[in-house]
Amino acid sequence: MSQEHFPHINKIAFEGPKTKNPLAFRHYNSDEVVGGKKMKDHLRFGVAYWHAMKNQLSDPFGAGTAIRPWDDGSKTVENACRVADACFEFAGKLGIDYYCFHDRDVAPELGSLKASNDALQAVADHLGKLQEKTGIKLLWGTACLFAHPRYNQGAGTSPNADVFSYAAAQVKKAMDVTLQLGGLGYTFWGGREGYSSLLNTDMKRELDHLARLLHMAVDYKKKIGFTGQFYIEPKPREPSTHQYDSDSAACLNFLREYNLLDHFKLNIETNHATLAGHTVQHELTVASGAGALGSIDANAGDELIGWDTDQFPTNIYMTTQIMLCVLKMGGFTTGGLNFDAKVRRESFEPEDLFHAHIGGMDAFARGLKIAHNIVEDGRLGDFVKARYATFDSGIGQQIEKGTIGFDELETHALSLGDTTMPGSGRQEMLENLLNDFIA
Ligand code: XUL
Ligand code: CO
Repeated sequence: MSQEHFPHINKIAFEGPKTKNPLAFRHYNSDEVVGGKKMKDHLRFGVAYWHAMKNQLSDPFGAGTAIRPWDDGSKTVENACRVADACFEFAGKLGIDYYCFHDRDVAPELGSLKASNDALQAVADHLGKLQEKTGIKLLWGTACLFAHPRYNQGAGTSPNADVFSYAAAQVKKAMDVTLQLGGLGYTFWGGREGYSSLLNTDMKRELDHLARLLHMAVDYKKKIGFTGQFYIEPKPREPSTHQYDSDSAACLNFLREYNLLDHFKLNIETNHATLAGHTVQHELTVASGAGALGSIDANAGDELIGWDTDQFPTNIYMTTQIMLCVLKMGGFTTGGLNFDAKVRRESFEPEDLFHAHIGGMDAFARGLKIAHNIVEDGRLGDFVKARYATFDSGIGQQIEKGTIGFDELETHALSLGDTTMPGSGRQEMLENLLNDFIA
């Protein structure tokens, strides 16, 4: 690294909960062991290149405010490599082990596909050197199939076959560089794979096309020997009025219908879950139940604003519940916690990027420890198990095994009388229990 881009910031150290130093961790202690595993291996934090390095912090009403001295805005490989240097310095100072990118975050889109591919290749070679030097790894790569005007009516779901072809070519190249960089995964987020009006839309045909694109990606993955995990990232809307991959359940149904479920897991983002009218725990639980919880885009929405505000996660209740889901599935394998989050438009200095990530990392470190304590304590798990105890033996066990039908159940029900009730759900008691651990 030729030049320091964050010269006034040292490596962020763990100083414990009593420190007054805002540029220190209070809870995230990377090598501390929680339940037999280091914190950093539980949490597998990632920097989202597009937000941390490239987001200028504009909003629909005003221009960008961000001060980003490492980025002169020129569409050159030289500028892109400098931004990459800044990213690795940033992640290194935070002790973050992973990063994620879109092709068009790390390299400029130029006048032709060939020129864009060449630029991406040059930057990928530079990223490879930075990875080698620092040990920082690529959690997942992706192609930006939503920003360029050609994708205004979708990419894989565009009504135009030439646009579809362009999208496929972009995915191909993005997969090539993800493979070259040893990426652990590759994500498909279809921001414009949806519709604005059904009056002009052949939905079935568009979904068939999207599945074709994904099948081609699966074929290409085999061809080049990429063994990383494919993810689909659900979101219900924005920028589309209606996005086809609207939530975990819709994604799973789409993957099943088109015979793709063996090849994909889900990348769940908190703010996307809330836009879909779900909690993030709901989305994680649905994905996990199908054996398809792959990775998490860690952020938070704002209760008072109805769009994807992509804020840093600071809510301990939420991080605790996310980590309960992650622990329950036995931890991440290929995935991690990618901070798909941006600082507020008002927080425009480079230092704010550090405060934001420190806050997110500390919030998840606390969530991890609390979730681990809840699991160890066992009362919550035992309660849930006991709640279904009537299915462990007798008639319940026969229902689960599928060995009886309506006739036997009618006979059983006739013997019960009219006082049959399940036990209390004890929701409030369990909410209190959760609070005991968070205190
Ligand atoms: C947009 C979003 C994307 C994906 C990757 O809401 O979350 O940045 O994570 O394309
Ligand atoms: Co995301």
